[in-house]
Amino acid sequence: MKNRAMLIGSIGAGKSTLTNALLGREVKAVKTQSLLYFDWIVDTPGEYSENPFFYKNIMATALEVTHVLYLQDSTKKKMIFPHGFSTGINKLPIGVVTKSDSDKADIELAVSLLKKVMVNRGPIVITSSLKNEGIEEIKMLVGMNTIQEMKEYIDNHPSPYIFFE
Ligand SMILES: Nc1nc2c(ncn2[C@@H]2O[C@H](COP(=O)(O)OP(=O)(O)O)[C@@H](O)[C@H]2O)c(=O)[nH]1
Ligand SMILES: [Mg+2]
Repeated sequence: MKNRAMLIGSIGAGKSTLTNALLGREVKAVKTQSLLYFDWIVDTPGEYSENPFFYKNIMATALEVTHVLYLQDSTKKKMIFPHGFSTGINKLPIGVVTKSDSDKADIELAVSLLKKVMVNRGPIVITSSLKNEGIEEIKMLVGMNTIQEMKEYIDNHPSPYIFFE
């Protein structure tokens, strides 16, 4: 399988804006009503993540990808995924903190919420789609094929936007 990433996270978390940043697209994100496939990215509606009724759609779509990006909006205090959610999806996880540029961003809180979802297994990237920060790091990680490879990369390439938990 060609490496591909599915983005999941709440409505307004920044999935579609991040998709554009990752693909270098200039178009403005419109509200996502269905699964959208772009080259190596699958953008999902926030409802899939907010309503457990749709978790089966997340599971089914995960079969088509190599990586799942768990987005946490740094301007929000609430995590929508249950504890350990990533361990139930057998794909390489990447935690993504979004909107780090915002005045309202609480990056530390967002990271701690993601750690609970990922139960301390996998990389976490601090991003701003507006400032294009953390974007190259995500592309690099999605090109990798094992957790170990991602960990070694991070250990060998210190960056303020990325760390391994
Ligand atoms: N400050 C800031 N706002 C962002 C960023 N990414 C997305 N947003 C804003 O967050 C809102 C929701 O973004 P969107 O990509 O549609 O979220 P989605 O529902 O998860 O697809 C929009 O108003 C975006 O402009 C970012 O990196 N920084
Ligand atoms: Mg969207």
